[in-house]
Amino acid sequence: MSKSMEVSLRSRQHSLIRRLADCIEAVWHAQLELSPYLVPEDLGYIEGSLEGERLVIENHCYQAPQFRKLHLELAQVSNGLDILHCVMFPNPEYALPIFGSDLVGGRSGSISAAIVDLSPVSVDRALPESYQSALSLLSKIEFSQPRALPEWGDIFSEFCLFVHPVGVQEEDMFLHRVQEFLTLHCQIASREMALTSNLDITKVVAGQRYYCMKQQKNDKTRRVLEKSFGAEWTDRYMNTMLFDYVA
Ligand code: BLA
Repeated sequence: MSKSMEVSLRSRQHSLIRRLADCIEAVWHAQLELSPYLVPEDLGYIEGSLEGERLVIENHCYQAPQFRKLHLELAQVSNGLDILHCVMFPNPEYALPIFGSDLVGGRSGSISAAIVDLSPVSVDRALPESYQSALSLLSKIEFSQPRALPEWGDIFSEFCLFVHPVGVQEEDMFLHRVQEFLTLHCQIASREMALTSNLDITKVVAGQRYYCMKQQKNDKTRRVLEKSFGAEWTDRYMNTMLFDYVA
């Protein structure tokens, strides 16, 4: 991607999206042993405009010993939508939850949807004990406009935060909570031992597949992508870049 494109994407970004992207990159660099992740050549920087709505997508991907894919995506639509999408897919040899966050900003200048979670992948849909105890210790926070999860949202944990943040103070609170989730996740992940039993690894793979299949049911994501890239491309993108699982 050329420097000028990068600058233009950043200059129109909602400040919470830019701050969260910087925060995620900073925590990853500080806490994980990052190495490059090969993004298919045509999917690093993407522009599409089928029905007159131009969509620009910028993907930042890494891997680390405990994570098969660390994905941070920034997207902007010419109608004013501004999106941050982030998922940390654990390597299947680590029985770790999936960190995910999505921010969607609109023309009004506010963030309509801000979600962050550490989502369980175990059969009983419970987080590992280490996560439950650490997350329970975080201070309680209240937002004025919590949002209800969609029907496919049974993948999210009891600690999932899904809100329409109102004002700078709530935006700051959201950013702070993501930073807490991320830091805690990277710390626990760095100490985690790799699984040795094939059966246990198969269970992790199944849990990640379930997560991906549910996320692929998010019609709101699909619709935005289809408008600029068409159905076929969107299918491929959702299956290979956004929510891919180990076969
Ligand atoms: C909602 N996601 C949305 C919305 C849009 C997108 C337009 C509706 C906003 C609103 O209701 O206010 C669009 N999100 C995108 C696009 C991409 C994206 C185009 O990431 C990528 C190119 N979604 C995720 C992840 C989570 C997630 C990782 O990608 C959670 C960890 C959640 N997004 C999520 C949820 C909703 C949402 C729960 C609300 C869905 C609903 O209310 O029906």
